[in-house]
Amino acid sequence: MKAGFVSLIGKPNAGKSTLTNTIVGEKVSIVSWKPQTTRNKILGIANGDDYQIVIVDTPGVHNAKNALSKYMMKSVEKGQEGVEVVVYVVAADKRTDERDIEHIRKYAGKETPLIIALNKCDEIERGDILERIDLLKEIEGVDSIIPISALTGKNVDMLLSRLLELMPEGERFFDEDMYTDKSMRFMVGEIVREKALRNLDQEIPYGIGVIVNKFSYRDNGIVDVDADIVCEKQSHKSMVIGKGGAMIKKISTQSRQDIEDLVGGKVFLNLYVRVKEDWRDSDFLVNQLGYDLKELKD
Ligand SMILES: Nc1nc2c(ncn2[C@@H]2O[C@H](COP(=O)(O)OP(=O)(O)OP(=O)(O)O)[C@@H](O)[C@H]2O)c(=O)[nH]1
Ligand SMILES: [Mg+2]
Repeated sequence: MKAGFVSLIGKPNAGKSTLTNTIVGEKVSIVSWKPQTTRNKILGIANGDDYQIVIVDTPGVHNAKNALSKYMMKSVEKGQEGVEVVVYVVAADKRTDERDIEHIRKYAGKETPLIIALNKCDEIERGDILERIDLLKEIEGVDSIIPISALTGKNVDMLLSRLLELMPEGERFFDEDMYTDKSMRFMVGEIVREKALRNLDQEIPYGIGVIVNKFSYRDNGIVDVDADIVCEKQSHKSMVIGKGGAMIKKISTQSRQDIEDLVGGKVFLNLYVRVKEDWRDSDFLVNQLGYDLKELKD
């Protein structure tokens, strides 16, 4: 039996959460094409007959400008603690830039092996993939460079095999039927945030937070969910609601479908839109929206 932890790290939008979901085979972490989708350290647990690999999905590395970003970057740092392997995810559809190289150098050549997953290889030509690999090969202290597509699953088995080789012998850390460390309540909030991110334009999605006020089962198994979609400005509120309530209805319908898949039953979902002026700049409000810095301190 092999068991251990693997952290995923990389710039926003590299495909870390997509990779987490592909390895685990469940929707653990929300995904969108907008950068800075993931805000917490999220565990995805991949169980095999003779292994358990715990994937630590983390927010994309960026310069922290506000209280929320500071929480996110602390989560990235925490996510690297106590892991057996670090996987740095680079998107191959963009030029590998100095920032990627700089980040990779930070983790290369350490006691913890570093694998580079060159993701989104479905997007580019074979020649370009080889060119990217040649560039990354120049960095010393890297265990391996594996071209993958987290979206199609291509070569993810190769990555998994290498991870297994690097995993120590040991017992499972979590029950075999668990696929994440997060609660239903957390997952529900994330689903609503994902639908808001995917449907809203411009700068509004970044300032969205979700508070789940009610998550309860009735005797007949129906689940009642009440949640607040919190935005940063009064003007954003009307855009979240949309013309004649069209936007909030769309977010609500899409969220309800995913929550029903998650709980495996009927869901009544009530969404409310609230404004907490510039909440991302306030330690107090960031905490109130569930991003608790104290939890990340040891
Ligand atoms: N074509 C292609 N797109 C991908 C692949 N992996 C991820 N994506 C897309 O890239 C976007 C970002 O994916 P995420 O998994 O949310 O990226 P992330 O690294 O978790 O992003 P943050 O949470 O913001 O740091 C989404 O639109 C994904 O569908 C891939 O292998 N191929
Ligand atoms: Mg993510």
